[in-house]
Amino acid sequence: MTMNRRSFLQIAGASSAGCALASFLPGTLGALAPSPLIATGKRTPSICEMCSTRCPISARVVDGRNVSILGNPNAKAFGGKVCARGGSGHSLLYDPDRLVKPLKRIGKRGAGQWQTIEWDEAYALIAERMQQIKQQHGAESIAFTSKSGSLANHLFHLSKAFGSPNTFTHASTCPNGYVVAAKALFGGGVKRDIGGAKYIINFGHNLYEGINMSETRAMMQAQMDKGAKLVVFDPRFSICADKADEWYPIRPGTDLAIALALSQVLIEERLYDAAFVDQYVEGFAAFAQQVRQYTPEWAAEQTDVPAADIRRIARELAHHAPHAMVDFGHRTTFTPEEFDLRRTLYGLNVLIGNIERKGGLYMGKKAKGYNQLAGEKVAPTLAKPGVASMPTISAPRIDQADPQLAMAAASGGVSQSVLDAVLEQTPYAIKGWIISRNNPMQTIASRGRVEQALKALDLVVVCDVYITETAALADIILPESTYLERDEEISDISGKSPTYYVRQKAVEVIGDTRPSWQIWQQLGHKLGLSQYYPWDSMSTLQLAQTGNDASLLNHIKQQGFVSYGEPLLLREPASVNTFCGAYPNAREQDPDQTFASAMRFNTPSGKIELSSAKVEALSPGRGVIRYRPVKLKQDNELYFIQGKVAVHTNGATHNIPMLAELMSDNAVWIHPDTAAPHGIKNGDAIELANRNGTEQGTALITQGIRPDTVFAYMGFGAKNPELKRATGRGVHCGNLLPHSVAPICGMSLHTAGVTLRKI
Ligand SMILES: Nc1nc2c(c(=O)[nH]1)N[C@H]1C(S)=C(S)[C@@H](COP(=O)(O)OP(=O)(O)OC[C@H]3O[C@@H](n4cnc5c(=O)[nH]c(N)nc54)[C@H](O)[C@@H]3O)O[C@H]1N2
Ligand SMILES: Nc1nc2c(c(=O)[nH]1)N[C@H]1C(S)=C(S)[C@@H](COP(=O)(O)OP(=O)(O)OC[C@H]3O[C@@H](n4cnc5c(=O)[nH]c(N)nc54)[C@H](O)[C@@H]3O)O[C@H]1N2
Ligand code: SF4
Ligand SMILES: [Mo]
Repeated sequence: MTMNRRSFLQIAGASSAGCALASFLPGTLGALAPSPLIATGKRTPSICEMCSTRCPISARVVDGRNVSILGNPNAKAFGGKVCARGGSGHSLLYDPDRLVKPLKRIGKRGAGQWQTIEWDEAYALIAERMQQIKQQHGAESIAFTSKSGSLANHLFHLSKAFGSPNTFTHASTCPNGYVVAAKALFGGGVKRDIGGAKYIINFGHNLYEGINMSETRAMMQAQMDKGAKLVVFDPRFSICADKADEWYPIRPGTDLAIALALSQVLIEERLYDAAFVDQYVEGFAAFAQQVRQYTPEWAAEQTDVPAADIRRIARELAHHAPHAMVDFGHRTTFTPEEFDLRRTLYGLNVLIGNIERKGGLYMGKKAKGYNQLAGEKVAPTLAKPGVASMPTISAPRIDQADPQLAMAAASGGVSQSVLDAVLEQTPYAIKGWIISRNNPMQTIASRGRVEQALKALDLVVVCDVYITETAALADIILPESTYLERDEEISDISGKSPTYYVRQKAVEVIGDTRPSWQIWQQLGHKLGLSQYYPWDSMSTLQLAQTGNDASLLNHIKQQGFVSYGEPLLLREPASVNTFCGAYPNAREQDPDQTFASAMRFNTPSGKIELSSAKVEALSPGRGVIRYRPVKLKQDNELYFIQGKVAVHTNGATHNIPMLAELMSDNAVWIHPDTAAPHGIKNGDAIELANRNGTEQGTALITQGIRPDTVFAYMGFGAKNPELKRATGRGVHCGNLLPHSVAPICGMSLHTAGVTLRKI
């Protein structure tokens, strides 16, 4: 749907006339008194932002103050619960150290000298510098980065209106290994029905520490209520490994060898679902031919996992098929061969035919397709408000210089390429970087190179809630209101049935902060780009999403989280029978009582592409999956790996009072056999070093790690003085990681070699 100013204004007019909404919508920030909802101390349903899982929450407010955050009981899959971080949102909200006023740098970059300024001055300074850069180097020489989500859309809209194609999310530091692999195989993303699985193979998907409330709870249910068996491969004894039936301390970066050997056994022993493969899979023969050589005995040598176990696990997987799953993971930065690793993990699910089956992988059921299957309008569809005529941008994206990264460039981009463009002008110079809700100094890897790049730029703008390590190097810092103080668009999180939820302001704004949709719009106006901003408030945008249906918007806001219809898995007869029972005009079932014939794969062949001609064209030799050995460390080094800890988020929460109190340091996990020759004891001061950097921390001696590997929870060890509860505590992982770009998916690498010594 496109929209001009007139239709937007009509909708805006409707919103002020629609009295049901008027008392509910807080309106433009600062313009209205606290809404009755806030004043009466009710719960406001909203969306957490303490991590990007973005769980549905319910924020209780008494006398204008947020006093607790619980889950939204309407969100059954989330159990109506939040995690420890989600429950401490008010500690961020009321932290006296958070940013409450725009800041201008007055000393040298990184010198920590700031002056508070008014918003209008901040916009004017940024706009002037942006126009200068545009005149001298072209609009494309400004890059825009934001962690993906509703905030990113507004920053990227500004980028496009300004004329730069260079927009980046956090994708290449987190999900793009599996995202790009899913594009190649399925033509789009797939979800996992962990709760329905009887047998789960898990390659370092740390769900009991790297928490995603719905998936973490699904795994707990599968294990505790349904007796599912869990097999974990992880170089260290994670909490997930602790709760598993079997744990294999795999050699870092070698998971692909196990995945290929599991495939080899399934094919060699004819344990795979041949009927499914025949009907839905393209490129099976080439894959089968390639994997013949990848026997469990071969994989055992690469991985240190016994061949007999690999063979047995493959048979057990097949035995539980199709209600079994090989989890494709979340953070995909273990190896430069992420693309083939994640393709093979998907491939194992395809081989056992669990697609659209209980306990397997499935595609999100959005309203449009769901309604078509039901033969009636079960769920409302949402419009995508936009602007009909955006400027044409002729400059290529910087990450398109390498054609094999085309798929990655189209889904979030390769953010490390900003560093090359700043420091080496490849493929052309980037001169300005506008960063929102992203902390590359902690999270891109190669801290030293990120620092060099930030210091070399003509303009650095950071929008955050703290003076992070990245913000510490900015020219202007823009303080965003926290998620508890702002409204945002309705989000579509359809799973097995269409589902919407919405972020709502729970308390009045503290200090002089603004939501990022408004920040980037106001900067747009200052840049003379008002024609691209026909909306005037978030409620205008929300109403436009609902097609001007005020009662629908009101309903979604009151519930916070609304799920429509019956859960549907297209190849699960019981699910399809229930669906057809509920909707008399539903599509006719296939002879096997499923909707299998309704499955669509948006790939060139229309099938699941286990081998891909499209990938072959992008990068000759990569169409068919194969094993390429990787060297992640020198012989005298240890592997250095990282993971999430349950009480912190990435490089984000270490200064939040309640969470800093729970944990403020990341001791380095070292095996006793590794520590002994160095004379290192528990709690000793140690140093990790490599050519990327040197970090000092403390030792945690534990059997729960391979002797050739050391581990640290990420996000600690900030180096700027502004983060007083986090700075100088623990090792900074990004400082020890290389600058790298993985083939096809463009991932950065979070595994490195390090030397260890006692200080
Ligand atoms: N060494 C190492 N590096 C890693 C990883 C690792 O395991 N090891 N993990 C990777 C992964 S999986 C990911 S997803 C990335 C994440 O890295 P990033 O994308 O950088 O995300 P976060 O660290 O979660 O948060 C970034 C910033 O958002 C700010 N923030 C929080 N709420 C708001 C808000 O409402 N508005 C604004 N404007 N800012 C806000 C926080 O203060 C923080 O500075 O890191 C990656 N980097
Ligand atoms: N509490 C908490 N929850 C979070 C987050 C958080 O920061 N804190 N972040 C959110 C985000 S952005 C994400 S992406 C997810 C991340 O979710 P996950 O990807 O599950 O989490 P991680 O802990 O980063 O890494 C997973 C595991 O990989 C192991 N590992 C390291 N190298 C290898 C290897 O080569 N092979 C194998 N098999 N394992 C390896 C680590 O020891 C770790 O246990 O969590 C989300 N939830
Ligand atoms: S997993 Fe925890 S921190 Fe992340 S969104 Fe959910 S409740 Fe919030
Ligand atoms: Mo992530």
